[in-house]
Amino acid sequence: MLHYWTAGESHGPALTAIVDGFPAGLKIDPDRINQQLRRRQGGYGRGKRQQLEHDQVEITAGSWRGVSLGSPICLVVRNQDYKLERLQELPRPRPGHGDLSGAIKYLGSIRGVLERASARETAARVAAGALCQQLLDAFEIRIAGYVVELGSLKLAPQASSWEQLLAERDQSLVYAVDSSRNEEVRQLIDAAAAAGDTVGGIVEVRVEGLPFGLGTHAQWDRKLDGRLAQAVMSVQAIKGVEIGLGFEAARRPGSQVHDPIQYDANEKDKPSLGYIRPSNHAGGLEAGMTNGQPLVIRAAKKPISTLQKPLESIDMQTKQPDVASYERSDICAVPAASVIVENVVAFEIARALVEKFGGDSLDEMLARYRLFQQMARDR
Ligand code: EPS
Repeated sequence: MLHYWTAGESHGPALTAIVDGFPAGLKIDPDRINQQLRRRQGGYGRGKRQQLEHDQVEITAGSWRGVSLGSPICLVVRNQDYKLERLQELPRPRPGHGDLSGAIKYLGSIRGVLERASARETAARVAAGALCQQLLDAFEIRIAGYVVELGSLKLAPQASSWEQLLAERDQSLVYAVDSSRNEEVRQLIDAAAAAGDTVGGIVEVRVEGLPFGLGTHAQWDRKLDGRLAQAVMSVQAIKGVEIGLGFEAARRPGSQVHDPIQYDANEKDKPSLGYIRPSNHAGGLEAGMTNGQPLVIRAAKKPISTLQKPLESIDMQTKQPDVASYERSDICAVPAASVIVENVVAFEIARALVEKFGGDSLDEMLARYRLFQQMARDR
C-alpha cells in the first residue's frame, strides 16, 4: 500500500513527507520535484513569504544512488523563515482560518494551531506528489493542473494539444490556459490588494493515459472518485470538488449526461482499448473506477482568510470585540492551488496504480500492467 504522511509547522525548521510503499527501482529526479515546488511558490498575487522561501527537496531516506529502494522515502523541505520559537500568540482568531476551532479543540493557543493549519504544509504534499508523477511517467500517464476561474473571471482553457496547454499555462500570470487574459487577471488581483481583500478561484486537473480499472466499485473506501475527493477536499481552503460534469450533471436529463459507448479497433492499443466515448461527462470515472478516458477533476478554493482589512472578531482573553489579528498574507494563492491539487491527484493515481499492479519493484509493476492490458484487449 502506498501512503504518505506529512509533518512540520509553517515557521518551524522544515516540512517533511514520508512516502511509504513506493516501489523499488525508480530513478528519482530531484529536479523534477524542485520544479513543482517552484511552481507552487509562484503565480501572481503571492505575498512576502514567498520571497523569503526557496523551496528545495532533500531526500534523506529511501534511495540509493538516486534509485528508490522500496523502503520509506523521506522528503524534507527546509523553511528559510524558521522563527517558530520567537513567535507570539495571536490574540484574535481570523474568521475562515482554523484559529477559533483549533484553540478551543486543543484547549491551547491559536499559534499552536495556525502553524500546522497553514497552507505551507502543502510544500510537503507537492514533494510527495511530484515523486509520484515520476512513477506515473513510467506508465505514460500525464497530468496537468491549471486555473479555470479566478474570482468572477472565467478562464476557459484555450489549447488544442497537451503541449499547447502547458505552454499557455506557463505564459499565464495565474497558470490559466489562456495567457491573453493576463491584464484582466492582474487588474482583478491588484484591485483586491488595494481593497485589503483576497481572491479565490477554481482549478482543474486533467490526467491522460490512465488504464481501465484503477479504483473499484466493490468497497466504498477504495472507490477512486471518493479517494480523490477526500485528497482534494483536504487541501487547505478547498470548499468544493467535482468530477466531470459535477454539479451540472444534476441539472440535465440522463440522456445528456451519460457518455455513449462506441468501438474503433484502430484505437485498441491506446489506454481506451478501442472503446470510444464521444463525450467525457463522467470525467474518466464510472462506479469509482477509471474507464480509459481522461480524468477531469475541479476544486473550488475560497479566498485566503487572512485579510489586510480584517473582519470582526473577539479577543479570546478579554472576550471583547475587535478585528481579527493580521501579520501578513497572500492576496491570491489559486495558482498555487492548481499545483497542489495536481500533485495530490498524482499521489492518488499512483496509489491506485500500486494497488492494481503492485509488486515490490517498478519492473514487476510494469510486467503486470502490460499483461493486464493484453488480457483486457483480448477479452
Ligand atoms: C499562510 C500564511 C502565509 C502564507 C502561507 C500560508 O505565511 P506567513 O504567515 O509566513 O506569511 O504565505 O503559505 C506559505 C508559506 C506557502 O509556502 O504556501 C496560512 O496562514 O495559511
